[in-house]
Amino acid sequence: MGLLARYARLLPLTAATPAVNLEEGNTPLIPLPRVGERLGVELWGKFEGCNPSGSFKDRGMVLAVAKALEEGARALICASTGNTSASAAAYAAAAGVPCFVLLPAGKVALGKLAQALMYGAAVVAVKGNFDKALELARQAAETLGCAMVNSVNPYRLWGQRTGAWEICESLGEAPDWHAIPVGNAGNISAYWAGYREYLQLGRASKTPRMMGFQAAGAAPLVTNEPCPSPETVATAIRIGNPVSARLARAAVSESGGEFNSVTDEEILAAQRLLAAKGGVFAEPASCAPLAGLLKLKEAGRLPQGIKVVMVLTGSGLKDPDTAMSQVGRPVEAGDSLESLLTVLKPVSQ
Ligand code: AN7
Repeated sequence: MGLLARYARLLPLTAATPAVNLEEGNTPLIPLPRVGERLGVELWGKFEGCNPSGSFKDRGMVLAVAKALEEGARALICASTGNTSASAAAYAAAAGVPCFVLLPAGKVALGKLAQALMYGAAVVAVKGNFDKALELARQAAETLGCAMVNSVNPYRLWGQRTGAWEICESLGEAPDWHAIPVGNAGNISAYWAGYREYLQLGRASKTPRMMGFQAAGAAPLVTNEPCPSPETVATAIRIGNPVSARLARAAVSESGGEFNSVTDEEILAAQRLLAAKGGVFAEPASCAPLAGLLKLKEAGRLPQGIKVVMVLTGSGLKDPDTAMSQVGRPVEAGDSLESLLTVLKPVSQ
Protein backbone atom coordinates (compact mmCIF):
# COMPACT_ATOMS: atom_id res chain seq x y z
CA MET A 1 0.00 0.00 0.00
CA GLY A 2 1.36 3.46 -0.89
CA LEU A 3 1.45 6.38 1.52
CA LEU A 4 -1.77 8.10 0.41
CA ALA A 5 -3.81 4.96 1.12
CA ARG A 6 -1.91 4.02 4.26
CA TYR A 7 -2.14 7.43 5.93
CA ALA A 8 -5.36 8.67 4.30
CA ARG A 9 -6.70 9.96 7.61
CA LEU A 10 -3.60 11.98 8.47
CA LEU A 11 -3.03 13.56 5.05
CA PRO A 12 -5.03 16.40 3.45
CA LEU A 13 -6.90 14.23 0.93
CA THR A 14 -10.36 14.91 -0.48
CA ALA A 15 -12.73 12.79 -2.56
CA ALA A 16 -11.20 14.50 -5.62
CA THR A 17 -7.56 13.68 -4.82
CA PRO A 18 -6.30 11.17 -7.41
CA ALA A 19 -4.86 7.93 -6.00
CA VAL A 20 -1.26 8.49 -7.08
CA ASN A 21 0.84 5.52 -5.96
CA LEU A 22 4.28 4.08 -6.63
CA GLU A 23 4.23 2.02 -3.41
CA GLU A 24 6.46 4.58 -1.70
CA GLY A 25 7.20 4.61 2.04
CA ASN A 26 7.20 1.67 4.45
CA THR A 27 10.99 1.65 4.20
CA PRO A 28 13.07 -0.58 6.46
CA LEU A 29 14.37 0.64 9.82
CA ILE A 30 17.62 -1.31 9.82
CA PRO A 31 19.45 -2.25 13.03
CA LEU A 32 23.15 -1.34 12.81
CA PRO A 33 24.70 -3.11 15.82
CA ARG A 34 28.31 -3.18 14.58
CA VAL A 35 28.32 0.53 13.84
CA GLY A 36 26.33 1.28 16.99
CA GLU A 37 28.92 -0.51 19.09
CA ARG A 38 31.57 1.91 17.87
CA LEU A 39 29.36 4.79 19.03
CA GLY A 40 28.09 3.20 22.25
CA VAL A 41 24.46 3.69 21.23
CA GLU A 42 21.56 1.62 19.89
CA LEU A 43 21.75 2.67 16.24
CA TRP A 44 19.10 2.36 13.54
CA GLY A 45 19.10 3.49 9.91
CA LYS A 46 15.83 4.44 8.21
CA PHE A 47 16.82 3.37 4.71
CA GLU A 48 15.05 5.72 2.34
CA GLY A 49 16.97 4.27 -0.59
CA CYS A 50 14.20 1.63 -0.69
CA ASN A 51 11.70 4.16 -2.02
CA PRO A 52 10.71 3.75 -5.69
CA SER A 53 13.01 6.51 -6.96
CA GLY A 54 15.68 5.66 -4.38
CA SER A 55 15.31 8.59 -1.96
CA PHE A 56 13.04 10.08 0.73
CA LYS A 57 11.72 12.64 -1.76
CA ASP A 58 8.99 10.20 -2.87
CA ARG A 59 7.17 10.64 0.47
CA GLY A 60 6.37 14.27 -0.21
CA MET A 61 6.27 14.02 -3.99
CA VAL A 62 3.37 11.55 -4.05
CA LEU A 63 1.21 14.04 -2.14
CA ALA A 64 2.46 17.14 -4.00
CA VAL A 65 1.75 15.53 -7.38
CA ALA A 66 -1.67 14.22 -6.29
CA LYS A 67 -2.69 17.69 -5.06
CA ALA A 68 -1.29 19.37 -8.19
CA LEU A 69 -3.40 17.04 -10.36
CA GLU A 70 -6.43 17.64 -8.14
CA GLU A 71 -5.96 21.37 -8.67
CA GLY A 72 -5.78 20.89 -12.45
CA ALA A 73 -2.05 21.28 -13.06
CA ARG A 74 -0.98 20.37 -16.57
CA ALA A 75 2.80 20.36 -15.93
CA LEU A 76 5.23 20.16 -13.01
CA ILE A 77 8.47 22.04 -12.44
CA CYS A 78 11.28 21.84 -9.89
CA ALA A 79 14.89 22.76 -9.27
CA SER A 80 17.01 20.06 -7.74
CA THR A 81 20.38 18.82 -6.57
CA GLY A 82 19.20 15.53 -8.10
CA ASN A 83 16.83 13.53 -5.94
CA THR A 84 13.84 15.87 -6.12
CA SER A 85 14.13 15.83 -9.91
CA ALA A 86 14.30 12.02 -10.03
CA SER A 87 11.23 11.77 -7.82
CA ALA A 88 9.23 14.48 -9.62
CA ALA A 89 10.06 12.92 -12.99
CA ALA A 90 8.95 9.47 -11.78
CA TYR A 91 5.57 10.65 -10.46
CA ALA A 92 5.00 12.87 -13.51
CA ALA A 93 5.63 9.85 -15.73
CA ALA A 94 3.22 7.68 -13.76
CA ALA A 95 0.57 10.43 -13.83
CA GLY A 96 1.10 11.27 -17.49
CA VAL A 97 1.99 14.96 -17.05
CA PRO A 98 5.08 16.76 -18.38
CA CYS A 99 7.83 17.64 -15.94
CA PHE A 100 10.53 20.31 -16.21
CA VAL A 101 13.62 20.01 -14.05
CA LEU A 102 16.37 22.58 -13.50
CA LEU A 103 19.70 21.19 -12.32
CA PRO A 104 22.96 22.92 -11.33
CA ALA A 105 25.14 22.12 -14.36
CA GLY A 106 27.80 19.46 -13.74
CA LYS A 107 26.91 19.02 -10.05
CA VAL A 108 24.31 16.26 -10.09
CA ALA A 109 25.25 12.63 -9.38
CA LEU A 110 25.12 10.35 -12.40
CA GLY A 111 22.36 8.02 -11.19
CA LYS A 112 20.00 10.90 -10.48
CA LEU A 113 20.60 12.45 -13.89
CA ALA A 114 20.01 9.08 -15.58
CA GLN A 115 16.74 8.74 -13.68
CA ALA A 116 15.32 12.14 -14.63
CA LEU A 117 16.17 11.51 -18.29
CA MET A 118 14.86 7.94 -18.31
CA TYR A 119 11.55 8.96 -16.70
CA GLY A 120 11.19 11.39 -19.58
CA ALA A 121 11.47 14.77 -17.88
CA ALA A 122 12.65 17.84 -19.80
CA VAL A 123 16.02 18.33 -18.11
CA VAL A 124 17.77 21.71 -18.12
CA ALA A 125 21.29 22.23 -16.77
CA VAL A 126 21.47 25.76 -15.35
CA LYS A 127 24.76 27.66 -15.15
CA GLY A 128 24.79 28.31 -11.43
CA ASN A 129 24.20 26.48 -8.17
CA PHE A 130 20.98 25.00 -6.75
CA ASP A 131 19.94 28.23 -5.06
CA LYS A 132 20.02 30.03 -8.42
CA ALA A 133 18.16 27.19 -10.16
CA LEU A 134 15.45 27.32 -7.48
CA GLU A 135 14.98 31.05 -7.96
CA LEU A 136 14.63 30.53 -11.73
CA ALA A 137 12.22 27.60 -11.26
CA ARG A 138 9.96 29.75 -9.07
CA GLN A 139 9.88 32.49 -11.71
CA ALA A 140 9.30 30.01 -14.55
CA ALA A 141 6.51 28.28 -12.60
CA GLU A 142 4.67 31.57 -12.33
CA THR A 143 5.24 32.57 -15.94
CA LEU A 144 4.33 29.17 -17.41
CA GLY A 145 1.60 28.27 -14.90
CA CYS A 146 3.29 25.01 -13.85
CA ALA A 147 2.89 23.41 -10.44
CA MET A 148 6.01 23.92 -8.36
CA VAL A 149 6.97 20.71 -6.55
CA ASN A 150 10.01 21.86 -4.57
CA SER A 151 9.58 21.88 -0.80
CA VAL A 152 8.25 25.45 -1.00
CA ASN A 153 5.13 23.42 -1.87
CA PRO A 154 3.58 22.71 1.57
CA TYR A 155 2.32 19.27 0.52
CA ARG A 156 5.91 18.09 0.14
CA LEU A 157 6.68 18.61 3.83
CA TRP A 158 3.31 17.22 4.84
CA GLY A 159 4.00 13.96 3.00
CA GLN A 160 7.50 13.75 4.44
CA ARG A 161 6.04 13.62 7.97
CA THR A 162 5.19 9.98 7.22
CA GLY A 163 8.86 9.09 7.85
CA ALA A 164 8.54 10.09 11.52
CA TRP A 165 5.26 8.20 11.85
CA GLU A 166 6.82 5.02 10.46
CA ILE A 167 9.80 5.27 12.84
CA CYS A 168 7.46 5.60 15.85
CA GLU A 169 5.45 2.61 14.61
CA SER A 170 8.57 0.47 14.06
CA LEU A 171 10.12 1.24 17.45
CA GLY A 172 6.81 1.53 19.32
CA GLU A 173 8.15 4.90 20.51
CA ALA A 174 10.12 7.90 19.27
CA PRO A 175 13.93 7.54 19.49
CA ASP A 176 16.10 9.63 21.84
CA TRP A 177 17.99 11.28 18.99
CA HIS A 178 16.96 11.81 15.38
CA ALA A 179 20.03 12.39 13.18
CA ILE A 180 19.43 13.77 9.69
CA PRO A 181 21.32 15.50 6.86
CA VAL A 182 20.24 19.07 6.17
CA GLY A 183 20.31 20.77 2.78
CA ASN A 184 17.26 22.85 1.93
CA ALA A 185 16.08 22.04 5.48
CA GLY A 186 12.66 20.67 4.55
CA ASN A 187 13.09 17.12 5.80
CA ILE A 188 14.21 17.99 9.33
CA SER A 189 11.22 20.35 9.57
CA ALA A 190 8.84 17.68 8.29
CA TYR A 191 10.16 15.03 10.68
CA TRP A 192 9.77 17.40 13.63
CA ALA A 193 6.15 18.12 12.64
CA GLY A 194 5.55 14.36 12.30
CA TYR A 195 7.00 13.54 15.72
CA ARG A 196 5.02 16.30 17.41
CA GLU A 197 1.84 15.10 15.75
CA TYR A 198 2.35 11.53 16.99
CA LEU A 199 2.97 12.86 20.50
CA GLN A 200 -0.29 14.83 20.34
CA LEU A 201 -2.17 11.78 19.01
CA GLY A 202 -0.79 9.66 21.85
CA ARG A 203 1.06 7.39 19.44
CA ALA A 204 4.40 8.31 21.03
CA SER A 205 5.12 9.53 24.55
CA LYS A 206 8.07 11.79 23.73
CA THR A 207 9.85 13.56 20.88
CA PRO A 208 13.51 13.13 19.97
CA ARG A 209 16.29 15.69 19.94
CA MET A 210 16.61 16.80 16.33
CA MET A 211 20.28 16.62 15.32
CA GLY A 212 20.89 18.22 11.91
CA PHE A 213 24.14 17.67 10.02
CA GLN A 214 25.49 19.80 7.18
CA ALA A 215 28.59 19.55 4.99
CA ALA A 216 31.26 22.00 6.16
CA GLY A 217 31.40 23.67 2.73
CA ALA A 218 27.63 24.25 2.72
CA ALA A 219 26.67 24.87 6.33
CA PRO A 220 24.54 28.03 6.52
CA LEU A 221 22.59 26.71 9.52
CA VAL A 222 25.80 26.16 11.46
CA THR A 223 27.45 29.48 10.56
CA ASN A 224 24.11 31.33 10.77
CA GLU A 225 24.54 33.09 7.45
CA PRO A 226 23.80 32.16 3.83
CA CYS A 227 26.70 30.49 2.05
CA PRO A 228 27.18 32.18 -1.37
CA SER A 229 29.33 29.43 -2.94
CA PRO A 230 28.39 26.09 -1.40
CA GLU A 231 30.77 23.24 -2.19
CA THR A 232 30.80 19.61 -1.05
CA VAL A 233 31.25 16.08 -2.36
CA ALA A 234 27.75 15.43 -0.98
CA THR A 235 26.13 17.20 -3.95
CA ALA A 236 22.60 16.46 -2.65
CA ILE A 237 23.15 18.98 0.16
CA ARG A 238 25.22 21.51 -1.81
CA ILE A 239 22.79 24.30 -0.84
CA GLY A 240 23.71 27.74 0.46
CA ASN A 241 20.40 29.37 1.32
CA PRO A 242 17.89 26.83 2.68
CA VAL A 243 14.25 27.61 1.97
CA SER A 244 13.06 26.04 5.24
CA ALA A 245 15.78 27.56 7.45
CA ARG A 246 13.28 29.15 9.83
CA LEU A 247 11.30 25.94 10.37
CA ALA A 248 14.50 23.92 10.79
CA ARG A 249 15.87 26.32 13.41
CA ALA A 250 12.59 26.02 15.31
CA ALA A 251 12.75 22.20 15.13
CA VAL A 252 16.25 22.17 16.56
CA SER A 253 15.63 24.69 19.32
CA GLU A 254 12.21 23.29 20.39
CA SER A 255 13.57 19.74 20.53
CA GLY A 256 16.80 20.59 22.35
CA GLY A 257 18.86 19.51 19.34
CA GLU A 258 21.77 21.00 17.44
CA PHE A 259 23.18 21.70 14.01
CA ASN A 260 26.72 20.47 13.37
CA SER A 261 28.94 20.31 10.30
CA VAL A 262 31.25 17.60 8.99
CA THR A 263 34.00 17.72 6.40
CA ASP A 264 33.89 15.90 3.07
CA GLU A 265 36.59 13.50 4.32
CA GLU A 266 34.49 12.67 7.37
CA ILE A 267 31.41 12.12 5.19
CA LEU A 268 33.25 9.72 2.88
CA ALA A 269 34.82 7.80 5.79
CA ALA A 270 31.34 7.42 7.30
CA GLN A 271 29.99 6.20 3.95
CA ARG A 272 32.64 3.46 3.83
CA LEU A 273 32.04 2.53 7.49
CA LEU A 274 28.28 2.24 6.98
CA ALA A 275 28.76 0.01 3.95
CA ALA A 276 31.58 -2.15 5.33
CA LYS A 277 30.34 -2.49 8.92
CA GLY A 278 26.61 -2.02 8.45
CA GLY A 279 25.93 -3.61 5.08
CA VAL A 280 24.08 -0.49 3.93
CA PHE A 281 25.17 1.56 0.93
CA ALA A 282 23.88 5.12 1.22
CA GLU A 283 24.80 8.18 -0.81
CA PRO A 284 27.32 10.68 0.62
CA ALA A 285 24.76 13.23 1.90
CA SER A 286 23.00 10.46 3.80
CA CYS A 287 26.23 9.71 5.67
CA ALA A 288 26.71 13.21 7.13
CA PRO A 289 24.77 12.18 10.27
CA LEU A 290 27.00 9.15 10.91
CA ALA A 291 30.08 11.33 10.36
CA GLY A 292 28.66 13.78 12.89
CA LEU A 293 27.82 11.11 15.45
CA LEU A 294 31.38 9.77 15.24
CA LYS A 295 32.67 13.28 15.82
CA LEU A 296 30.37 13.86 18.81
CA LYS A 297 31.47 10.51 20.25
CA GLU A 298 35.14 11.55 19.92
CA ALA A 299 34.35 14.80 21.72
CA GLY A 300 32.59 12.91 24.54
CA ARG A 301 29.33 14.59 23.58
CA LEU A 302 27.33 11.50 22.59
CA PRO A 303 25.30 10.16 25.54
CA GLN A 304 25.96 6.43 25.85
CA GLY A 305 23.24 3.79 25.54
CA ILE A 306 20.64 6.04 23.90
CA LYS A 307 18.49 5.05 20.93
CA VAL A 308 19.50 6.92 17.75
CA VAL A 309 17.77 6.85 14.37
CA MET A 310 19.68 8.16 11.35
CA VAL A 311 17.76 8.92 8.18
CA LEU A 312 19.69 7.34 5.29
CA THR A 313 18.03 9.66 2.81
CA GLY A 314 19.20 8.16 -0.51
CA SER A 315 20.70 5.03 -2.05
CA GLY A 316 24.45 4.73 -2.60
CA LEU A 317 23.69 3.62 -6.16
CA LYS A 318 22.73 7.20 -6.96
CA ASP A 319 26.36 8.30 -7.03
CA PRO A 320 28.60 5.54 -8.41
CA ASP A 321 31.38 8.00 -9.32
CA THR A 322 31.98 9.11 -5.73
CA ALA A 323 31.88 5.49 -4.55
CA MET A 324 34.39 4.32 -7.17
CA SER A 325 36.73 7.20 -6.38
CA GLN A 326 37.17 5.76 -2.87
CA VAL A 327 37.61 2.05 -3.51
CA GLY A 328 40.08 -0.14 -5.41
CA ARG A 329 39.40 -2.00 -8.61
CA PRO A 330 38.66 -5.77 -8.77
CA VAL A 331 41.72 -8.03 -8.67
CA GLU A 332 42.22 -9.66 -12.07
CA ALA A 333 42.49 -13.40 -12.65
CA GLY A 334 42.69 -15.66 -15.67
CA ASP A 335 40.16 -18.40 -16.44
CA SER A 336 41.89 -21.28 -14.59
CA LEU A 337 41.51 -22.39 -10.96
CA GLU A 338 45.25 -22.03 -10.56
CA SER A 339 45.27 -18.39 -11.54
CA LEU A 340 42.19 -17.79 -9.37
CA LEU A 341 43.90 -19.32 -6.34
CA THR A 342 46.97 -17.14 -6.79
CA VAL A 343 44.82 -14.08 -6.31
CA LEU A 344 42.47 -15.57 -3.64
CA LYS A 345 45.19 -17.01 -1.39
CA PRO A 346 46.62 -13.70 -0.22
CA VAL A 347 43.04 -12.58 0.60
CA SER A 348 41.98 -15.73 2.51
CA GLN A 349 45.13 -16.04 4.66
C1 AN7 B 1 19.98 12.34 -0.29
O1 AN7 B 1 16.95 16.89 -4.52
O2 AN7 B 1 17.38 19.33 -2.16
O3 AN7 B 1 17.22 19.32 3.98
O4 AN7 B 1 16.90 19.03 -4.78
O5 AN7 B 1 18.85 14.43 -1.79
O6 AN7 B 1 15.08 18.42 3.04
O7 AN7 B 1 16.76 19.53 1.55
C2 AN7 B 1 17.93 17.06 -1.94
C3 AN7 B 1 18.17 17.03 -0.60
C4 AN7 B 1 19.43 14.98 2.19
C5 AN7 B 1 18.56 17.26 2.23
N1 AN7 B 1 19.78 13.81 1.60
O8 AN7 B 1 17.20 17.31 2.55
C6 AN7 B 1 17.07 18.03 -4.07
C7 AN7 B 1 17.45 18.22 -2.65
C8 AN7 B 1 19.59 13.64 0.29
C9 AN7 B 1 19.03 14.67 -0.49
C10 AN7 B 1 18.90 16.01 1.48
C11 AN7 B 1 18.69 15.89 0.12
P1 AN7 B 1 16.52 18.72 2.79
